Amino acid sequence: MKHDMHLAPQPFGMIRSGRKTIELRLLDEKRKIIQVGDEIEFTNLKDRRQRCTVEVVALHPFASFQELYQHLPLLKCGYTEEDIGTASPSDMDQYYSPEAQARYGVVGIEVKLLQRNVGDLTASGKFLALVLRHQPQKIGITLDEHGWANVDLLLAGMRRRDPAFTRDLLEEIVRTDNKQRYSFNEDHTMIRANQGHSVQVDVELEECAPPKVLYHGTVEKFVPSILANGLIPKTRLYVHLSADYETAVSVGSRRGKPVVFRVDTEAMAQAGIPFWLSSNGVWLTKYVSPAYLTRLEEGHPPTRG
Ligand code: HQG
Repeated sequence: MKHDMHLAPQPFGMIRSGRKTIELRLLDEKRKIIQVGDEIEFTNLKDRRQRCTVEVVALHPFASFQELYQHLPLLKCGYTEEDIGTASPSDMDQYYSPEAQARYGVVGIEVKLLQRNVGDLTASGKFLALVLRHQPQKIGITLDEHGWANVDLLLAGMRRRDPAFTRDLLEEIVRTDNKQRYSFNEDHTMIRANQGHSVQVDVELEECAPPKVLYHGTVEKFVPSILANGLIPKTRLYVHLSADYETAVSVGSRRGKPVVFRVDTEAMAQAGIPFWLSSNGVWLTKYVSPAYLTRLEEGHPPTRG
């Protein structure tokens, strides 16, 4: 059986990061039906998109929080080394009236993390991209000339906004990112975005001879200006091109109905224009003149080969 519960941001963050494994509640009707093996989906009260699912591994019922505080390890109940010295059963009075506590009794619900909500990872990943490509100052850090950020400082900065932003979460974002946007250095003390920056950094891109054609996905409203002026990097350091038509379609789709241009990169390379290939497979160049662009008609994807 699956149960839903809401939590304030701080305890939510602690549960999601695995630092809080016992949730304290009244043993009321809603809680009496919980059994070991059931799942609970916690929702962050301040941001309902943030959820995390846990499995109930033990139930610890007591007559009162007084008793519960004597028997359960409070560091698992949401207290930290900093505030455990002042922990008191009366801390629970702000959530439940003493009458309700006396009527129902209380329970410590011991849980283990099942999975991190996928949307959650995506939201954290988006923010990481913003920090590492565009606005490191958002969390009070700087990037070095090669785009690297110190991981400890990054974690501290991220945690000020989201207490649940742990090293494990960062590792998971980097490992599972659908476009492999980030890299660690060898000992994981530094991290950077592989491409996509608007801040002036040199991520030591490899200059590479491009394939004969590349693609660029955009939207209709930009087409007249692109045909007149060519592809410009706008806020980024480079124009982004894709090796395949499908990727260009999905890049364009971020903004609406996609329009795809074929880029005659063979002619550009012959004219001596440099290209770089990012470590996650994005082709970059500084500018593409309209002379090298052909708009592809919808529904007529190019044949491969
Ligand atoms: C357009 C994503 C008017 C250009 C993607 C694009 C990509 C012009 C927009 C990466 C123009 C710039 C980059 C001109 C270009 N007049 N509009 N002369 N020249 N444009 O986001 O290529 O998920 O900076 O067509 O997958 O859309 O962030 O570039 O529509 O790889 O990792 O101006 O971002 O990756 O937009 O996307 P962007 P992009 P991530």
